Amino acid sequence: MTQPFKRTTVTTALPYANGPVHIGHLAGVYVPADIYVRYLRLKKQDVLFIGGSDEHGVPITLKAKKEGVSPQDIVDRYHNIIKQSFEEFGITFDIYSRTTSSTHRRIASDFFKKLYDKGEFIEKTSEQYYDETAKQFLADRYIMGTCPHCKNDKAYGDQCESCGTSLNATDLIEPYSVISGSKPVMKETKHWYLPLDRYEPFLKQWILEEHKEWKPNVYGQCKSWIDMGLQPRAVSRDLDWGIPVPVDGAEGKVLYVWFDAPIGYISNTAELLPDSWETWWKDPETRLVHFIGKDNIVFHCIVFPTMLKAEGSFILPDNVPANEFLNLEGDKISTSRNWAVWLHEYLQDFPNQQDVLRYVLTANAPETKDNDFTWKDFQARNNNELVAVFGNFINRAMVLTHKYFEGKVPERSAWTEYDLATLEEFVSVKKDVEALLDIFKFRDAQKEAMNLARIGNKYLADTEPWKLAKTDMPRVATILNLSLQIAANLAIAFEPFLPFTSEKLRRMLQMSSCEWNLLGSVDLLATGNHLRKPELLFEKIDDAVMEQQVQKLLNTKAQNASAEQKSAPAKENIDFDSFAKMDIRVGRILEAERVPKTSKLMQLKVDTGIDQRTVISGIAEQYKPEDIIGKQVCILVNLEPRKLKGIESQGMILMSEDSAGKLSFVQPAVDTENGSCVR
Ligand code: B3M
Ligand code: ZN
Repeated sequence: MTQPFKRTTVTTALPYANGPVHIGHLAGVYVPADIYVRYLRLKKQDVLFIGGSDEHGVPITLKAKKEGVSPQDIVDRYHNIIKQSFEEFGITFDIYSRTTSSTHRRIASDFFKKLYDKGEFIEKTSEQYYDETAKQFLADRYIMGTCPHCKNDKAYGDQCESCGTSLNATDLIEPYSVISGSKPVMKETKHWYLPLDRYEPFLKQWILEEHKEWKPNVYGQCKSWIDMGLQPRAVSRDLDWGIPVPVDGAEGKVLYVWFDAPIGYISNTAELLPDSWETWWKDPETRLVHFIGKDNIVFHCIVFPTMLKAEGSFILPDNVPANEFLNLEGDKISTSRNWAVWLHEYLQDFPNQQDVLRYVLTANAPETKDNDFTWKDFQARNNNELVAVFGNFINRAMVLTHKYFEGKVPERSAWTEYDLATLEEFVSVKKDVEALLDIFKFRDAQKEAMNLARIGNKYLADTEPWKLAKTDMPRVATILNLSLQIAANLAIAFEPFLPFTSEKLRRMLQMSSCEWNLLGSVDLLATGNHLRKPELLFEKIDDAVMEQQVQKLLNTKAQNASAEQKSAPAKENIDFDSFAKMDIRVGRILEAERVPKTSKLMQLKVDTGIDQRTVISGIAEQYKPEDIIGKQVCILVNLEPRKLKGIESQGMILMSEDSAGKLSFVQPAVDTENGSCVR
């Protein structure tokens, strides 16, 4: 920021309203934005926090089709779920609206019209796939066919999810329409393009020269886009879900979702402040900051600024602090594979523990590189940091004050050398946290704020007021006074990060004000101020609770694997001899016991009719030993023996696995002699 500014407009990426939100959303975008906004508010700066749902685009129409409902039904459902999740996690939007609002429709439409009238677009006709049965052009996601690279016959027109290659619809072998199943034909269609190439010199100057302070991941991505050379981008689509292109001869065409969505920031501001929204978007003394994930960088740093520049009356973003991705237990978060921790489910399992998640997601935020969320880390940060450091300090200071001073802030006398050294350590916290928040380094800022609790804990541990109670009450009073002042500082410093905890703490301390500028003061609590009863701020999380969460993810993994298997095409043909090589017999389970220190494995003794042998089977999560003893099974007896957990397994029990991962024994329909052959 080079110019002085009077106010800040903060936006967060508008999530697609085709699914609930998960920890990846929160960590990458909404928690950092909320920390930043709360911080500015505490500093009494003018700030507006704009959010909303992105309700257009092809994925929404596809989901609607799949469920046999309208796209409006889909977005109504998820807009409400998402909005509620954000509220529950304390994301303090000034408005959270949606791109199907009438205000947005009008503003986005006018925006397009203005660029159109100014001659900012190129009109181009090209050939695209058309479904003659459904009488409509097909978006890439509406076309499927065989991948030219891996021969997967369920590749999409933009990507093959099997081998990960990104495709053009015309690359597909034997393409077919997802809507009607028919073979699409090529047909001419006209669209409007934003000539990014014309704006290349501007973008080069504005980003590469004037915004060198942007985060390296953001700056680097912009630079590589610009270096590759920019092309005109189509801003309209042939689709029946979206905002109609407001010009003659554009029937059946809508604005491309990435054209209308960022305008949603403007429309939502206008919906909130119909008379003054322009101040937040056009006054050069307003600073605009977009919080987004890394996959949205090009749209926020190149496409949207070009749109704003072409329109002519808007300010441009001052910063775009985009984050990298958060993974979950080593795997990419995925909505379609249900590989996520959903916010609404988290709150069912951890009621009132929003701040724990906020804390962990910030402590581990993917600010400079992709990061991994694990339940182990979640538990460790809760138990070793929130409970053992923050919570413990507050609790000790509160309990001691109640014990020795009837819960009133005691009067302090002169500082000792040690007090002064402690004071010196903590007065710099404000400056340090601030310096980091100003450059969007939230994880370091939170760490710095946490230092305050460490300082407090150490102070109490070193001064040991409980030992002085019999001999030197004035000293105890001073120690507790300072400790409580540190506690009050914590309430302020953590308001942006852990708002629920800060509120609870302020209530306990009966603090009347919470202003950033008071941070570092030792006069936050007046002598005699009556404290409330101490409540625990955080609770320890047991291993068993974590194991449940891990188990939930393991179940998802098993379900995904068997769903994949089930829908996978049949394996390659084999000849009869290959089949005949397998010696499968009917047998009976004689004994069963769990293999110690594993959750899955069961050790069985099976009568195969030929002999009695030991087999290790992965069924222990679904069957109890006592329920399977005596069962008839089919067993592959000539499988090469192998050792599992030190036990030799001699064969394999045949099981079927359904798409939910449920295992069932394969057995003869009637009781059969052991040793009978299966063929
Ligand atoms: N809905 C993509 C996404 O959720 C898109 C963001 C729009 S921001 C204007 O990642
Ligand atoms: Zn492929």
